[in-house]
Amino acid sequence: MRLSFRQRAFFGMFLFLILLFLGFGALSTFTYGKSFRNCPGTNCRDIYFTSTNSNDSPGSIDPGKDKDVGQTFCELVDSDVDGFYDTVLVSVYNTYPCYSSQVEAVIFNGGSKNVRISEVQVDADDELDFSITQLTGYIIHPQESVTTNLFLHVKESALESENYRFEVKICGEEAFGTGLGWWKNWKKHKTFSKERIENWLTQIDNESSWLGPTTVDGMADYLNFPPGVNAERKFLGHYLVLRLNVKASFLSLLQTHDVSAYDTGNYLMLSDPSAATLEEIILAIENKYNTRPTMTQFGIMKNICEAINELII
Ligand SMILES: [Ca+2]
Ligand SMILES: [Ca+2]
Repeated sequence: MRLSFRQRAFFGMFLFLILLFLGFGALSTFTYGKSFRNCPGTNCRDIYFTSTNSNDSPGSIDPGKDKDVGQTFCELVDSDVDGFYDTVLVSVYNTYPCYSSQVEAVIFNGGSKNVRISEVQVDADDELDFSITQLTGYIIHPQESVTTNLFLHVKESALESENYRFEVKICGEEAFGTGLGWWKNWKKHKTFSKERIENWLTQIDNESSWLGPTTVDGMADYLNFPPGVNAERKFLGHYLVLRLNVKASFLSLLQTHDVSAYDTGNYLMLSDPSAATLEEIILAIENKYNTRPTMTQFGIMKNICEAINELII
């Protein structure tokens, strides 16, 4: 069928409009969704990989074995050619059932804003089991870096002499503090549903001796206190927010915090108050339950929780 100039022009315009529409679709995902960085379809360059290595590079004895049979080769890739490495490409050669190795990669924040890791993507074959350092919620401060470790294991059911290849990508978004005010206003910004928050509250109730509300109304009682209340009530509010921030992946248990300025006498008895993981801090706070803290001590715990929630430390 031959199309007239008019028809071709019409189809051309139609195609143009479709592409324009698709383009706006992609743009709107970027604007209104999470602002992923270093993820497919975005050109944000704040966080990127700076190095990677494997513990079974070519020529090495296989980890945990006495021979060199398989190998794990990893390299950084700049998939969108913008000058920044956004992908770790892992190639695993000549494997056998139960072959295992480990890949580490350093992620750097080269920008000037705090960036929170929102997702680590791995597209590995079903015959590979893998686990990766759970960095979701981890905040990389400007000019700082974090190392992620990927452990891979070839399933027992896999074939001999196989080769696999997969990619690791990292997604991040600009991080803002989510303190008492943010959670008090959950109904306004509707970031999470009532059901989701109540599910987290139930988990927190089971995991914490200090905390107990299991409904959003109960949560409101913890968060809405008048300015003059005692330090214990304030502590409970800020501590509940801290635990909610972990559930919401706004904070990572692996992140270290310098609490030394807030706890000069090391009341929390942390092994290193200048670099305590959030997991250690939460455990230390739980260990204070039933010890009858003084109001000053409640004040220390409250200030630490508040500073972490607001991304001050
Ligand atoms: Ca090897
Ligand atoms: Ca890139």
